[in-house]
Amino acid sequence: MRIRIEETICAISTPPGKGGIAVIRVSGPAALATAKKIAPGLNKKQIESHKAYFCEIIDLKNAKVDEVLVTYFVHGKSFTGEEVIEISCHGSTYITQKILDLLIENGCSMADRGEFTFRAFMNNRIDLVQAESVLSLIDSQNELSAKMALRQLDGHISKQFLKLESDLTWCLAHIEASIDFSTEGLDIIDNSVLIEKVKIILKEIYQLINSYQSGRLLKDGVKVVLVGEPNVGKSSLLNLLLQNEKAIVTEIAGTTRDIIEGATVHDGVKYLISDTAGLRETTDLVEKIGVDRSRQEALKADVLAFVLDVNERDWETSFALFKEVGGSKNLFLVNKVDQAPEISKAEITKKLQSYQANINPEQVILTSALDPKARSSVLDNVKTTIGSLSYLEEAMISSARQFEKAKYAADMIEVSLKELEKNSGAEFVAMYLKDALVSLQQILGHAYDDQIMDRVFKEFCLGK
Ligand SMILES: Nc1nc2c(ncn2[C@@H]2O[C@H](COP(=O)(O)OP(=O)(O)OP(=O)(O)O)[C@@H](O)[C@H]2O)c(=O)[nH]1
Ligand SMILES: [Mg+2]
Repeated sequence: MRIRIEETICAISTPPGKGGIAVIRVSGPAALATAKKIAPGLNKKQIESHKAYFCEIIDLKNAKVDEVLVTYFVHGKSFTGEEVIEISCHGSTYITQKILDLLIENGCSMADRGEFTFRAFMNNRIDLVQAESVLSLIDSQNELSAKMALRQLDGHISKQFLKLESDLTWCLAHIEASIDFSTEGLDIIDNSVLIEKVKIILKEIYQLINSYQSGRLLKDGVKVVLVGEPNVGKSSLLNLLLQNEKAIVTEIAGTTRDIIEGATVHDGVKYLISDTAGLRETTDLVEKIGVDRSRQEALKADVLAFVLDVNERDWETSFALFKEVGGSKNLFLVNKVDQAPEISKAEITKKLQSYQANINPEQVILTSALDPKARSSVLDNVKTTIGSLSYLEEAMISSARQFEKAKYAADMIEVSLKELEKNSGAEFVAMYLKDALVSLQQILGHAYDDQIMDRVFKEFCLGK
């Protein structure tokens, strides 16, 4: 990410294509002056911050380009912290591009991806965790992921990392004081006090680290893979879950040859559902490749849904195949129950347990792809299987970067704790704690380098 704070940048902030209106954003020291050049009517008005002004955009030949609303944000009171102008124009691709060209002809530079948010970070308006949450918020496609991103944006997680940084700094300062007695104003504290303090820090870091699994699932979606023998109704269930006839369904065993994926939202959570080729031994080359792909796909599942046909009397083969792909979180969807209305869940569970003793009743769902109610019953059970998706009240991290940095900090603190407990030299302890502290500082951006900046901002879209 280029640092060029003295330049005024501009970009179209609304999605490409035509729309009712489009918004062009301008940020930097010459934002208002440039707006006045392309919209001379502004010169006649007393411009106040956070107010919108109706005016005409004029091109270099003095011809009218559009009638627009210009909103002005004074330096220090905008998202970027700089002087900002937002031009709301008619959403024609020609008009938006023309206004952007005029801004550039009048001295503005085209913004890089995420540069507005980057400037907000550089001007201390937000920290890196909040910058990442802006991206998550833009990407969010369901209620819970949007709520989680908003909570991160309002500084909920940042506060926790800040506290950890400050607690760790306190420990480090006291350890360093014992190395260098000249450090003024710090008492040498007992090892046991430090050990207790470090243990508390570790506990708090682990809470954040452990929230990543749920945070990631809320942000990216829960991956559910449907596997089973041919003809049991996997594709029919996929169509039911997606509420869309996405996969071909026939009575011919071996219909699905490839992975078919789709996303759906239920009760605020996003699910990514995959239908796979029926598992069986086959000499058909294409089907064989399909079956291999099913096995690969099963490995990627957050929840593996084994589909069985209730009409089958023998599930021996199915279970032999499941053992090959078995994940840690499994559900058993016993399908086509419309064809066996007399059967009870207790009976089915008992039968399943005869193949695999550790199956518990919560993992067993009787389904019929013909019954629309089966959709919520399957997805509710997936949510329960995942377990922690409703713990939005707690602070959650959802960025792999934050997770890796927190994990590294925890590892380093673990090492320093061992050294402390062994009563090793303070230099050793301090060395590891310093490493941990830098890693924590990198999370919020109190320490950063180009690599970190690129990782955070490269995924942003233009105009944000
Ligand atoms: N009565 C009834 N029929 C079903 C149900 N689910 C699927 N079927 C029928 O079972 C047959 C196979 O369904 P598919 O969804 O293609 O099965 P699949 O598991 O995807 O099969 P492959 O792609 O070959 O592995 C079709 O004729 C479906 O209409 C169900 O719940 N009840
Ligand atoms: Mg199929």
